[in-house]
Amino acid sequence: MTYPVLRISGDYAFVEVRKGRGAMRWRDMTPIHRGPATAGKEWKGGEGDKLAACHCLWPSDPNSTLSQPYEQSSWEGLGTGQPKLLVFPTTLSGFIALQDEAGSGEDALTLHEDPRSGNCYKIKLTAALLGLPLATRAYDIMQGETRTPEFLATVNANGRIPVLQIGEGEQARFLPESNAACWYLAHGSALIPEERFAQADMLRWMFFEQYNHEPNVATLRFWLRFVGEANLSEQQRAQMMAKRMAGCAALELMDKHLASNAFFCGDTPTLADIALFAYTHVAEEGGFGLGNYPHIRSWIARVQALPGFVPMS
Ligand SMILES: N[C@@H](CCC(=O)N[C@@H](CS)C(=O)NCC(=O)O)C(=O)O
Repeated sequence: MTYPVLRISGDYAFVEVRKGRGAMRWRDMTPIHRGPATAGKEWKGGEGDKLAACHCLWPSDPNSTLSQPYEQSSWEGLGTGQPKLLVFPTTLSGFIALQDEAGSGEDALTLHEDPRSGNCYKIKLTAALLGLPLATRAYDIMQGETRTPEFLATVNANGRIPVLQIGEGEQARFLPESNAACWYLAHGSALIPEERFAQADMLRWMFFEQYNHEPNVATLRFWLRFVGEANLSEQQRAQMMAKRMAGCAALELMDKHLASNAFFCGDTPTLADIALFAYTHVAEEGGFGLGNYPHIRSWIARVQALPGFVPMS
């Protein structure tokens, strides 16, 4: 007989477990447990059942700014007719790592990166929060290593990192653009809201990041921290004031939004937070003091406190 088994891998304050024979989505499944759970606690379904679970983002903390007690998973229900072990990762809630006897069967993930780049860090942070293994291959962009004929022909014709490689050898596929790569990794996880408006609103902030924030905050950081002011061209110097003003305007807007929101799209973190965190938390390296942005500073601390958070190397 084959049946699904769901086991809790760590101690969590609150867990919700649902069962649904034939159900394809979390919301179609029936709750069978809602409450405390400890490591090793297990639920078994019958032949053909599906089991899924999600847990509270943080233990019920009276000081938490979160109002939702449960993190909803968009996981689509697995385990029909097969013995499966569903294990919570030690990282972000709402994402369920699936392990079975045959292994995960997922494509290997490799990040082509320069570790100094915040765009690359977004992808590493997404993977870490979701508990996804990610190999890295480093390039030195200052030495033009992403502009070689080989890189242009095989990794990214646009000559830039980050590029997420999915799979290996002849099957490998290459996905440039940091926010697209984050989306790929987070598909089906709690880092992408399910509700239509919330999902579009998350994309709004990610486009904002690419148009209003990164070209100003990240570029000044790159010029001042890595190229060095003395080495800037006349053309770069001429752009500095405009970039400084545009970067400050972006930070101002973020600070205002965060005055009444714990995260960019409400009470729980999404890819919008990851995209904006990458260069905001190191904005001072580009000369953008964060002293006047108290809500940004609190939000930075909230992101840094997320389970599974990794700092930028
Ligand atoms: N919009 C792209 C920007 C990519 C980008 O500008 N990458 C920079 C490093 S952060 C790069 O590779 N620069 C090297 C070059 O242009 O030669 C993304 O978000 O991934």
